[in-house]
Amino acid sequence: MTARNLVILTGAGISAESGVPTFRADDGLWMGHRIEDVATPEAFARDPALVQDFYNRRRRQLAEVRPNAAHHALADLAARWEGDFLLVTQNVDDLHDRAHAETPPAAGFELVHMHGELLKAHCTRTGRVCDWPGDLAPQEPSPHHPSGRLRPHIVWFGEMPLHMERINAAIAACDLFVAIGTSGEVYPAAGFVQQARLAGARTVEINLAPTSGRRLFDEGVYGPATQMVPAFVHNLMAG
Ligand code: BJW
Repeated sequence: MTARNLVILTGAGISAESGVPTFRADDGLWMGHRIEDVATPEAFARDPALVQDFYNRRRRQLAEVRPNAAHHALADLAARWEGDFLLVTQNVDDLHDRAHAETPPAAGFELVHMHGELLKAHCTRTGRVCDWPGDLAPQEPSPHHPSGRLRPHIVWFGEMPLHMERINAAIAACDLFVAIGTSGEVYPAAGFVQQARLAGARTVEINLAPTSGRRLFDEGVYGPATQMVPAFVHNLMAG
């Protein structure tokens, strides 16, 4: 194993085989909705019932899915990796969290959810975040402010993704960057591979098929994440 500082970016493709739908289907709809009807602050202001219902359904669905072999392989890697390892997920499900809870990571590991988490909510007035495992009402009162409401703790289009300072610092110091199951269509995550190249890192894409950003990666590994990620981890640990 020659790399020491590892950054792995995951997207919806890593959870697809657990039964969580990906975003960019051929019909352009996302669980029957146009993205701009449910994943923007404007959509929430216009129709909070629609947006809360959309996220309530997805939150309930988490009870029916489990981490798959790809999540578990990364948890195994996190337990054995001797350098720094930042796992950045764009996913709002908790499948990475559950896999790492089963296999506790080594000291240099950290997981960040850059687009938020379905099982959390935040106050529209204070931004304060709280755990929220159940449904949110269209005008859910906030426990943190008398005139605040609770909304899903999700980063919508036009909003600032979370943990950006931490992510940028890790990429600047990384020598291996791996993107798994992401189309590379949404920024700033889509730009991480270029930042990693500037830092001199080796870059690897793991996906069902080459993405439009394929040429930015030194290596491509193509096939289902549940097969490709465990094999990649095995090879990485074997040096
Ligand atoms: C498998 C597989 C299997 C399937 N095995 N693989 C014009 C130009 C450039 C940028 C912009 C622009 N106009 C606006 C912007 C900015 C905008 C943006 O990027 N828009 C683009 C659409 C153009 N971005 C933002 O607004 C972000 N904020 C921002 O930029 O703030 C300013 C800023 C700048 C610089 C620094 C810091 C801040 C916010 C983005 C928020 C994204 N939110 C969403 C929804 C919320 C979460 C939710 O409801 O769940 O996040 S959108 C959606 O896309 C979701 C995802 O996290 C995200 C990425 O999707 P992902 O994961 O890549 O999924 P898919 O479906 O696209 O791809 C799945 C992949 O898996 C495919 O490649 C399959 O092949 C593969 N796959 N099965 C392996 N079994």
